[in-house]
Amino acid sequence: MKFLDQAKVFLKSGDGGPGAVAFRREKFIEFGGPDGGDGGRGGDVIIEAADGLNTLIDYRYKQHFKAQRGHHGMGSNRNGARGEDVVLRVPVGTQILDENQETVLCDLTEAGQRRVFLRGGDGGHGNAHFKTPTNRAPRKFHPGWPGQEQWVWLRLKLIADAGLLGLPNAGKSTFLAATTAAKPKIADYPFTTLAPNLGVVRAGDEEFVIADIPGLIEGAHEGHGLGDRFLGHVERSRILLHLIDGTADDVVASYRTIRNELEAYGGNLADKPEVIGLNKADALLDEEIEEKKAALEEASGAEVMVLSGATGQGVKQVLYRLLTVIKESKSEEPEVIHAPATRSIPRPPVGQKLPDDSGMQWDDETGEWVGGEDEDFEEEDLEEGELEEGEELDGEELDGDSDEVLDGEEPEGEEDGSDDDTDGTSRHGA
Ligand SMILES: Nc1nc2c(ncn2[C@@H]2O[C@H](COP(=O)(O)OP(=O)(O)OP(=O)(O)O)[C@@H](O)[C@H]2O)c(=O)[nH]1
Ligand SMILES: [Mg+2]
Repeated sequence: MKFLDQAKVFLKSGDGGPGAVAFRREKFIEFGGPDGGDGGRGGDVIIEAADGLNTLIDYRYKQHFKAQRGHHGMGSNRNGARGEDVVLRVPVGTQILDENQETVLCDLTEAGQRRVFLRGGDGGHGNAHFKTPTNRAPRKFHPGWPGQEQWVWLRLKLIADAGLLGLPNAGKSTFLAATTAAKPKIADYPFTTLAPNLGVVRAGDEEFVIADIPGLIEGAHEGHGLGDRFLGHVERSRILLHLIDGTADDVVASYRTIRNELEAYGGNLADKPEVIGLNKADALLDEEIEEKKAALEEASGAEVMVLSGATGQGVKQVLYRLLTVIKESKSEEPEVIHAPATRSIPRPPVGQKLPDDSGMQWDDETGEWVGGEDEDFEEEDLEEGELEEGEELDGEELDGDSDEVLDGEEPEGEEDGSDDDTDGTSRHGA
């Protein structure tokens, strides 16, 4: 299944049907009077978050969604039937943004959630409605009220507890593969990952979801590299794991590049809690580790964790840190984190660059990079993973005040209560 996380669609709810003009005609009844029924209401445009969907790819091929118009009223006071609704099924985590991508109109964060996004127009009254003492044979009717129409953007922002960030080659996918059952593509060239991967970390009774997204480079917010729109998939995260390739000459520059992109992206990203990981420690000498860790700590003003996704060194500690913050955050705010409207760059601006050896090309028609091999977003990646055999995340050895947090209540999203339901067939008159 191909991954697509944004699509522009045109929505229109049904117009109301016109009322009828009719008179009762029966053989032995004179002046039977008006009996034209009301028109039916137009169908609604409904958006529904469906479990098991992970992409908006269906909306690449079909972009116009129109609900049916209400049917005509008829004689003998029969009202027209209601127009059929049109239902858009979207992945959980999908937002509806206005045409300019400036406002979130609707954010669907739970499976089964349904929103009447555009309501169908009401049907018009038939002539029976216009009967008055002075006009007992009105030929007047109402044509029905129009439906609403709107262009909107669908924007998927995956739901993951922790988001992996870093330059290309920082070892993000390696970390995901080491800690979950996901099998992302891993290679020593930049932009190996072209679409987000999710994985579930299991640690004893606890579990949380990590998202691995494509690497960022300097200028991503201007469209360089793959751009920064995949950052949308960590907007709902409770914590970011910022991995830095320890074999790079200037780790502080690496760190700052990513931080600058977070700032430039906006939304709430730069304010999220962050764990900084000096990665690939297995390839470094002890002195190098000390030196680079100290430099990063000075630049960031935060503690830096040392790890190696490849050998597993320090990985458990990092997971434990993530879990602690996630649990804390969930007990304070159990709902899925609302993601603000953040613009995306659908076209490559002038000067956009991708390294020549990336093997990818810009496709004008679809508005995205194509050609890499990792384009498939596999649902199997969402399997549960285990920590290494026999390993469990237990707090004692890592952090003193942890038990309290680990015992905190289990935050579970509650069932959606705000279901704007339509009752199928409300009619006028009768
Ligand atoms: N020595 C060492 N190499 C590592 C480690 N983690 C990753 N690598 C190597 O670094 C290269 C890049 O790893 P990936 O996991 O694909 O990096 P990424 O951050 O996902 O890269 P993009 O998807 O391009 O953004 C691969 O050759 C990995 O084998 C590590 O802990 N130690
Ligand atoms: Mg990767």
